[in-house]
Amino acid sequence: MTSDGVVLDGTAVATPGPVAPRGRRGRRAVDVPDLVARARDGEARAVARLISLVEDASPVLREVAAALAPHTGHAQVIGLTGSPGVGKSTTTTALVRALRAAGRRVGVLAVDPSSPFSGGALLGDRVRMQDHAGDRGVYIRSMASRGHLGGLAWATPQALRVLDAAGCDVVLVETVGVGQSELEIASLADTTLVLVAPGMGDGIQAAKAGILEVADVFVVNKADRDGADATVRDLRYMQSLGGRHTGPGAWRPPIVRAVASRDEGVDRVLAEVGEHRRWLDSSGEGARRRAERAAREIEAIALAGLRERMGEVRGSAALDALAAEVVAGETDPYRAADRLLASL
Ligand SMILES: Nc1nc2c(ncn2[C@@H]2O[C@H](COP(=O)(O)OP(=O)(O)OP(=O)(O)O)[C@@H](O)[C@H]2O)c(=O)[nH]1
Ligand SMILES: [Mg+2]
Repeated sequence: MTSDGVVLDGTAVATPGPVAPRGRRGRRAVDVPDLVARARDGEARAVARLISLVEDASPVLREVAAALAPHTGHAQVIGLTGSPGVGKSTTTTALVRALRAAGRRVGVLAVDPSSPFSGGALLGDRVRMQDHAGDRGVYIRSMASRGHLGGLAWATPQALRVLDAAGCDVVLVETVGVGQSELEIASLADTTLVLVAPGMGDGIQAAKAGILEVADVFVVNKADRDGADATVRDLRYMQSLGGRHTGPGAWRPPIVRAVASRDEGVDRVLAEVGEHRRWLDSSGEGARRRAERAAREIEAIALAGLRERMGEVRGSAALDALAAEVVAGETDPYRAADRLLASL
């Protein structure tokens, strides 16, 4: 935490509290209702602590999830994705500035799919994000997939929920893309911005990676460089080839030019995000996306639980007994599996 407002990478969490009562097995006891109340009051340390708890799959995870639930559903989630160096962090910073100027509370999750230290990108992010240090209305958090139980696809929705419950009006999620996990994270967003830049071959890469499918708004960043017109043309051409955006009443992703490093085009981006939000509301697609997102989350949690119980089953007497029956020809493996599942 750099000051009383901004959380950078949850460093506040690492600071030992004045008195740290220890629970069983030496864990620090956690007063979840108190933490949630303080987070809702805008206390950055409490937000950071809650995100750490959900990220680390703390034993109090369930209690945290239950305490957060009544306070969620308010935040608008905006995903930003695109190739490395295209300007995602610069755009995020510019969006934060614009949203703060409009009086909105903003959360930022910078999701690094490979490593906390790859290419110094996150360090760069931190430095740039210092722009907002001292502002109580902004929470910034980097997340790295490595070391996370269950991976990013699992941890990110939990972190989003914390920021949502903490009263963020908007949460920006930056992911470098586009691989499978980034696609999953993109599906967390209400509105996904896909950034491309001139001269990076992004247009072609985009088509290959299926980036067209996840984009709700295209941002041609670095429009101060040569080739921006050609990039816009490429995107238009690819859009004309079809896809999920062609049916009647479908949303056709607009293409916005921006120079994020000079805050140019950022208001247009926000205006298009607003348009998209209105479309989500009027078409029912917004509610559908949220329901699908919740369903996938439940599924992931249930599957993880099932896998864990299956782990306990391996080598158990019950499984040995079933195996013996199959070997003896008394039952078949399908019926044995049904009985095993029923016993879980
Ligand atoms: N000329 C120009 N440079 C820009 C613009 N936006 C960002 N940059 C520069 O492009 C470089 C990369 O920007 P970042 O915002 O770090 O890009 P990123 O997509 O977050 O990069 P990764 O997180 O590493 O994938 C930086 O040197 C920025 O200053 C722009 O609109 N025009
Ligand atoms: Mg970045």
